[in-house]
Amino acid sequence: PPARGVVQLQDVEFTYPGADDPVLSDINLTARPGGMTAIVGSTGAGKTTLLSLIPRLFDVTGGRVLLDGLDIREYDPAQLWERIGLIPQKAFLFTGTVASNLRYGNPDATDEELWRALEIAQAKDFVAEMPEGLNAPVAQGGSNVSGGQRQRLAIARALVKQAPVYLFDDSFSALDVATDARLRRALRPISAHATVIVVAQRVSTIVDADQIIVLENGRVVGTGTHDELLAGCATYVEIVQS
Ligand code: TTP
Ligand code: MG
Repeated sequence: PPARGVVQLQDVEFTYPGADDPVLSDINLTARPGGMTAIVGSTGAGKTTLLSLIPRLFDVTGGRVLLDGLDIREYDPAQLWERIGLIPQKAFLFTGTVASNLRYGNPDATDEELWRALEIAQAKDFVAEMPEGLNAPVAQGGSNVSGGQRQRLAIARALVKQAPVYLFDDSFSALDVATDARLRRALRPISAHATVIVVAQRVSTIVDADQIIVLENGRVVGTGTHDELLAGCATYVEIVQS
């Protein structure tokens, strides 16, 4: 059957290798295509850890993660990775060119597809301004582009994969407010058919979400829309007011 991108976490528990205590416990959530799920919580709450369990950067130590109804441990790892566009909290670039970075997850992507992804990621203008364009060199560690540009190229790279699931780990808070807003608007056609999970800090990113999950000390302390959580989740109120 075709990939749809329904992500489910069922009674998930996770303890880092060698650690004594779980950093995630009793996590239950479902994220569906056609909507955006936002994950919020203070630093150390477990947001990055939660996302890392979906492409199996780590395996759950309790419960299970399902993609389209199938335990992710049943997938061939490459096949699972193909279906998940992960934009890590610390974006990284490979030494090479803009194009080689963008094609990392999809070697067959055409130049047109690369430009389209750059456009959505709000990276088209600065790449177009480089004399070599798509063939512009990326130095070791991406040191010849700014942090915000690195972030947007990493977003574009994930979009080139055309995955049914996208995981954005705090990808927007490093961008200026205007770029952040343009980027989220440009992502709408994608979230219309894909499953998008974003770890977010800015209220403007969160309010639009179809579903917000509030994490505190590795547990879900609230699930709902912005209005629902404002009315019923003290941790959420604290987060949006800080
Ligand atoms: P994170 O999942 O990194 O917490 P976070 O993403 O919510 O925090 P931030 O907003 O700062 O990005 O960490 C959860 C807990 O797991 C925290 O106590 C640190 C611990 N941890 C490890 O022990 N090993 C690791 O590799 C990571 C990433 C976290
Ligand atoms: Mg994090």
